[in-house]
Amino acid sequence: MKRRTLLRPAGLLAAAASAALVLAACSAGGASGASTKDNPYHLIEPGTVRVASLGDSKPYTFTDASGNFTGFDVELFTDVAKRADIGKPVFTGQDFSGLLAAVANHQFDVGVAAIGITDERKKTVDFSDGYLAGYLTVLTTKASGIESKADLAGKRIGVVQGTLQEAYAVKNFPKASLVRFPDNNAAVSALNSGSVDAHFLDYEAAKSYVAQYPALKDADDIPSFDAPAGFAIAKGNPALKNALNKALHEAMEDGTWKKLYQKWFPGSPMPEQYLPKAEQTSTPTPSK
Ligand code: SNW
Repeated sequence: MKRRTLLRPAGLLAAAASAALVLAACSAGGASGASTKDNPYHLIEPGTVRVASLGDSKPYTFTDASGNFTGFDVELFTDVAKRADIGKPVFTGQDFSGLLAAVANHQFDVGVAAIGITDERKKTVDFSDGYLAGYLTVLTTKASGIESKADLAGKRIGVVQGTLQEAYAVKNFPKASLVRFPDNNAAVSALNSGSVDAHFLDYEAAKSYVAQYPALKDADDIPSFDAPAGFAIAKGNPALKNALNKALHEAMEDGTWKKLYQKWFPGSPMPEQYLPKAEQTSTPTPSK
């Protein structure tokens, strides 16, 4: 009996100590309230990857007839998240203009939307390594008389707010009137109804609108190879960045990237740098 009473205070101390440890672990996990051990990638909700994306950027990221997100970027990210075992992706459509801020503010874990990596954007968010490098395209009507970017002076050109196209047009098309839209569908409606003369957007998205509307054509393609698309994440999360990069390079090396590229961008020139190393012609193949 005496022993038991003597042990009691020690038991209380142990309980208090472990409660303190739990509290310390919670605060280390940040707003999520989970420990780094339980939530190594600092996700908003461990086990789920909240992805900010776009519903109308076909074939990169878009919603199908049943409202499910699909497209090259969606399928690539889903593969990468699975490989890295970081959690189940849940995609949400956003306006492009608010997407990077929403990632920076931890409303989402990742931004996936053919987002070009630039120094300017790196002030707000971190990026994975690049996974796509292509063109910015001038989409217009066959009747417009616009044959190249040189014909844009005096014309009304649509851009989606916050895109590289907007920044490029401000700098390089000073004689055009820019009309800012929240998304591609709104801009292409305006193009089809004649309230703008062209819309400036990503190459593959333009190609898919040309396939959908026979009155439209691709008038010019401007290389954007210096701003390859990457996955955007909040700053200061190296564990997530490293896990995404490792899985991304595995998806490139085992041919998954190539398979998805051929599925979503049939007939488009294949950027070699993302192919398995053995298929890159720039890498000298050892002679026997
Ligand atoms: O810079 C290009 C890249 O080379 C590749 O072609 C994929 O698109 C880009 O990342 C440019 N994308 C635009 C941007 O980052 C528009 C994104 C969008 O409309 N979803 O602003």
